[in-house]
Amino acid sequence: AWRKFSAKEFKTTEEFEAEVVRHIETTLARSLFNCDEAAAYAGTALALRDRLIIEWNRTQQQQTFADPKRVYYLSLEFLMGRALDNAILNVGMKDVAEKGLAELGFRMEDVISQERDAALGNGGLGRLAACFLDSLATLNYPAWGYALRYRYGIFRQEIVDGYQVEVPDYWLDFNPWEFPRHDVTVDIQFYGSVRKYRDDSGKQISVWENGEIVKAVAYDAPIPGYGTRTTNNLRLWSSKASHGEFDFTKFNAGEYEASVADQQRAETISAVLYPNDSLDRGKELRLKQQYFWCAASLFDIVRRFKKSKKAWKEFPNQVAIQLNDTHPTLAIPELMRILLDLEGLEWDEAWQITQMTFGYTNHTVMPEALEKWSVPLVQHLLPRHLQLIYDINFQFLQFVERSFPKEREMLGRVSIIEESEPKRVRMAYLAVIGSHKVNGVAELHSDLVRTTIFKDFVRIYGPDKFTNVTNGITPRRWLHQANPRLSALIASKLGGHEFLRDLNLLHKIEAYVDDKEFRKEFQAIKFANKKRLADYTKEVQGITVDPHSLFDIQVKRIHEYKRQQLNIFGVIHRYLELKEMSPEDRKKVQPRVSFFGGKAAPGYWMAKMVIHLINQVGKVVNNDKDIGDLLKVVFLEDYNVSKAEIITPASDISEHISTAGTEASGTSNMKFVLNGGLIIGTCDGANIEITREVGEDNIFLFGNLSEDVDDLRHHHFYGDFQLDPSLKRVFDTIRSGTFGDSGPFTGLVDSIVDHGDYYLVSDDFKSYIDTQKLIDEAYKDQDAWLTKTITAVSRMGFFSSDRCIDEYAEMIWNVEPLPPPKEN
Ligand code: DL6
Repeated sequence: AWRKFSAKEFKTTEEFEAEVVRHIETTLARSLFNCDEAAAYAGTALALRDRLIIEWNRTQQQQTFADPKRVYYLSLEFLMGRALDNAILNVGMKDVAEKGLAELGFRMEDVISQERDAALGNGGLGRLAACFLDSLATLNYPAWGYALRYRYGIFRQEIVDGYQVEVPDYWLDFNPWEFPRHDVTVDIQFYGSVRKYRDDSGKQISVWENGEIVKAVAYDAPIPGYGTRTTNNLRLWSSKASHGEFDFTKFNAGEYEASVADQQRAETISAVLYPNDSLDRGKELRLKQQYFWCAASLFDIVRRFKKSKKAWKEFPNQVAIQLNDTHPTLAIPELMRILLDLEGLEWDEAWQITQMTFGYTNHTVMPEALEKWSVPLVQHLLPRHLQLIYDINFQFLQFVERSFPKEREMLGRVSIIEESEPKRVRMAYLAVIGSHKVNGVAELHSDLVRTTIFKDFVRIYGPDKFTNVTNGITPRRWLHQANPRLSALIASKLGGHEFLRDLNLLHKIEAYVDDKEFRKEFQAIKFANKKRLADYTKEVQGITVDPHSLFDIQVKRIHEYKRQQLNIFGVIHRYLELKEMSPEDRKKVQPRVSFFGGKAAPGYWMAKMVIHLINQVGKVVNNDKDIGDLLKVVFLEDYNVSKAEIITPASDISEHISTAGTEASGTSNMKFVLNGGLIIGTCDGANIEITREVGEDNIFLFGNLSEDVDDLRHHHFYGDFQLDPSLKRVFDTIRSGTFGDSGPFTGLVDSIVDHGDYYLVSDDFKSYIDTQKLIDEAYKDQDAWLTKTITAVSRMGFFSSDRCIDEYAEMIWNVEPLPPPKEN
């Protein structure tokens, strides 16, 4: 119904088909007789895109005309996945496209799967940003995303001999969703020096001069909202040499390599996404990326603001900039530079504008992930910004000194500059100081933010500056797209798909928990989704799994804190128990498939060895005739967003088992429950709020609590720690060579036995395997299990990213939606 007022959709299937064919024949110059799925994808995408562009232009015009306060979401990562399916859904043409493609001889699923994922992110942080864009557009907020146009997104993962091998992901071969804006460019400066002088009035002037200029070129991608014509913009910056393709002077002098060297050097800036998740490596190129993107985005934002000819004090009333983690923190000194050096404002006014403009979202309290840039590096690359950071710090420390005169030791603790060798800029502190609001991403995490890493800042600024916005996911992609049949079942009971715009409506599904027909269809959907994953596993991994088994899934980045090692040790324990059992006893066992998936940062040895161990265990277990279908272990290669859409709806149980206090929120936990799977989890991140919503009976919690973590760690070093006998047996088995050469696994085992077990695997092991036993038992009662899953789905309304965006808009950005005008 919502599309009725739009004149822009295809009125008939024939109209759609004609456009697809026109694009295949003209834009692609392909004959219809030679039209494969790739060409069908291109034709469909281009036909759809034409419709989207009309809405996109209209939205941009409306926003220019109304000039409302806009949100700018600065995120170095947007893990978008595929766009076509989403575009078809959001412009409301799913039926037309499906029928039209069928008439042209194609299955929509096959056409959609031709698209490469836009994988411009590492994991949760980037996927959250993508969900937020979807919600911002759906809720009609005037919003822009800003990021880099990486030529290579996150690497493709291959598994060779059980080891991860990284392969470059060149995703731009054919990308119909981006529009180069060669007229929207910004010159970005690096290096050079700062000249200071006093003007006639005695005012000190700073001029950043010399150095090197790189050009930022804008590439735009439309972000269509669901159930609305609002289509926002994601602007990605690409780096180019400032003087064009190559240097003619050098070329004419016969220096052919040198003539293109500048271009290559400039293009390196936006060439590749750093594949480190939760780890800061302090590389110059990464800092260059950050500044390049922040400076280009701020220039663009300021240019747009200046068009309205409003006074500078209006800036925070027109502009809300959200810093997604500390990666865009350089935007703070950059805005100060613009206001002071280019626009001539006084310090106090510039600082007030800056603080009112920025909000900062923290996504981790883990020390190794908190960015700190070496002062000499910043000095070299961004000399003016370093001065500004020192000035900001000076003013801030004076304020702290005045407020806490008796606590001089606090100054060193809260200073933006860490007195290390070399000195380092603490980006998180700069982000806190330069923003008016700081938020964590789940309640426990926000509490930890307040009580650990930013404890002093809560005293300095008061508690109101620190808040919580629990993460969410877009139900469009993570329910309707990933699980169309479940979406249809829900829609059949709720009288339509309105729940995709108001996920709280799901609660009405609880009324059907005892409805026979509903239960039957719900269960059939789960089975069909498991069957789909089983088929995929057979086709891609060559492993046969029985969809009647309990599907246990852990897919996410591989990291010690996420504890895939705990999971695989649990699998080994299960294997050893099965081996000991009599054939009679084995008949009583609940068969299970343990699926794993995820990438390890290329330089993260331990994580890579976890992947290797999983694959080695799989090799042994999957070929053990005693075991058969009772246990299978599958490592799903190259986990990404589009694979998640197949994997997520297929779980019976998914694992979210981080050491308490380490996982800020997690978002896949929400996706799995929304798709009718239960979870086993620690009291960490959003698991806690999921428990609150779905009820303790509908989740399997285990393990130590975050408040006990410090004591437990201490105990490992100073107490007489006894290893759980079952875990010891697992380690003995690994060492014995049962899973091949044990050499690669020494570090994994030693980190627990000899090096303090920082992630407390041994402390939680018993509770973990006991809880897995409970799950086996609970699963045997399929009726009760079904009741739990239906109940849990019906209570997941809170976790929509629409709810998050409304919270950000109200508590942090102070922006209002700008709904599109109705069309006749
Ligand atoms: O907030 C999105 C996402 C959370 O769900 C994860 O729990 C958290 O680990 C992740 N954080 C990062 C931080 N990395 N850095 N820097 O990716 O954010």
